[in-house]
Amino acid sequence: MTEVRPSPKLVELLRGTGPLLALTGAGVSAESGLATFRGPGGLWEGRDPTELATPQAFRDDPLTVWRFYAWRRAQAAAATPNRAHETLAALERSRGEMLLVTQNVDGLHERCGSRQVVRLHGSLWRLRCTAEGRELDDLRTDLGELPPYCDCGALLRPGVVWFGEALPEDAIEAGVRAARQAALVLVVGTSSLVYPAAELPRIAAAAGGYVVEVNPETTPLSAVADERFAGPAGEVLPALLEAAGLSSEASS
Ligand code: BJW
Repeated sequence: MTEVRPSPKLVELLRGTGPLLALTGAGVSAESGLATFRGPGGLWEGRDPTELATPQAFRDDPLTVWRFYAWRRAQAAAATPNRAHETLAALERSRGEMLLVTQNVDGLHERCGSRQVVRLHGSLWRLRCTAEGRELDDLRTDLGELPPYCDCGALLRPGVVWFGEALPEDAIEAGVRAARQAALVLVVGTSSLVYPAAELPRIAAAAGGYVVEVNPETTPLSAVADERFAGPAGEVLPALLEAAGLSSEASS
């Protein structure tokens, strides 16, 4: 078990009512059995997922990229939210102002009851027409023959943000706004290597926000964070709330 001893300052901030920002990455879904991008277990059929998450890879080989995303959709559909998702949803319920900004595309935060969720990198459950740019929801676990095509005849692509592509403007704007205002920022399960998401805690720190990192490994953010907990989010987050006298239990 990871020892979790938050400072009195952090306990005060957790109990308080000031604006809170949570920034999450793939590590938050690791305990639900979903692979992260980097590090051990982060491979798909021996390939580096970050090499598949590019417009170039999709142009060169849409079928392989679609096979990767079809596999991710099936994994995410079969997964259930874990204690980390539950604790973040409970934290949102227990205080007024909290924004959850996620780099994850799996939808587990939403399924676990988090309401104020900003998705920086899109969603596995949205498809986009490569000709018209039109997006549609598609929750099927089996997309049929790959790659999928739009009614207009053009190739469909996953509604996610690949390297070199712009993030949804409203999403990154909401993230930056929340970072500037946040009294407390919880940065959970991200390698803090991918920008502009990795900039958000730095923006918050520069504006006087208290930055807390939850990650078993050190990251480039570790040196900037005011406090850090080296353990799995599904253990650390409930323990943090318990130490602050708050409930981490999921409810409807
Ligand atoms: C646990 C755990 C447990 C394990 N508990 N923790 C500035 C500097 C340098 C480069 C750039 C820059 N600005 C922009 C760039 C370029 C680029 C970038 O950042 N490159 C760097 C890699 C060098 N950024 C972009 O290209 C972005 N676009 C952009 O900037 O556009 C500009 C533009 C403007 C106008 C017009 C056009 C362009 C887009 C980035 C998109 C990233 N997309 C992906 C794929 C999304 C779809 C999909 O999911 O398939 O997003 S890549 C991948 O990385 C995915 C993730 O969301 C993202 C971040 O990864 P994450 O979540 O941190 O996962 P991991 O695996 O890296 O880390 C997991 C962590 O969990 C580890 O630390 C573990 O230790 C930990 N962990 N178990 C807690 N139980």
